[in-house]
Amino acid sequence: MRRLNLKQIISLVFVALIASCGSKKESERQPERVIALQDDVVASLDWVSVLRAGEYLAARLVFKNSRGMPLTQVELQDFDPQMPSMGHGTDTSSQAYVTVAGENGQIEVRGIYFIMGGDWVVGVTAKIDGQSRKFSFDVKVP
Ligand SMILES: [Cu+2]
Repeated sequence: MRRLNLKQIISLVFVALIASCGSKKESERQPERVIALQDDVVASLDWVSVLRAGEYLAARLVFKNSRGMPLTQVELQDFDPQMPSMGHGTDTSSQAYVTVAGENGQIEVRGIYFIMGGDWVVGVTAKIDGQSRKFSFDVKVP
């Protein structure tokens, strides 16, 4: 086996460090999935970002029919986090809805902002196959 020079050893250690940082981040991340049902449509909400207050977060929504098939004719109309226990919502003006390419109707909501931790209810309105439907997700923000 060929001997490694110092430069190669240093770069290997560096790569190993980067890799361990990455995996640590992954294990710290606690992706949460919430599922809401409305008639024959199952909506699920997956957090892309670590769920926390005071930062802009992203989450993905997917809508499926009763047979588990993703629905692709979806137009997201509203993503409204409310805190019922305190009677307030949060600023939604930074939100953007992006259809995720090649992911069967997944919609990414960016710029979600929780002004504080606690129990939130996210109301989602979406037009699916031409019909407007409302879902609600219970979200606990640490
Ligand atoms: Cu509050």
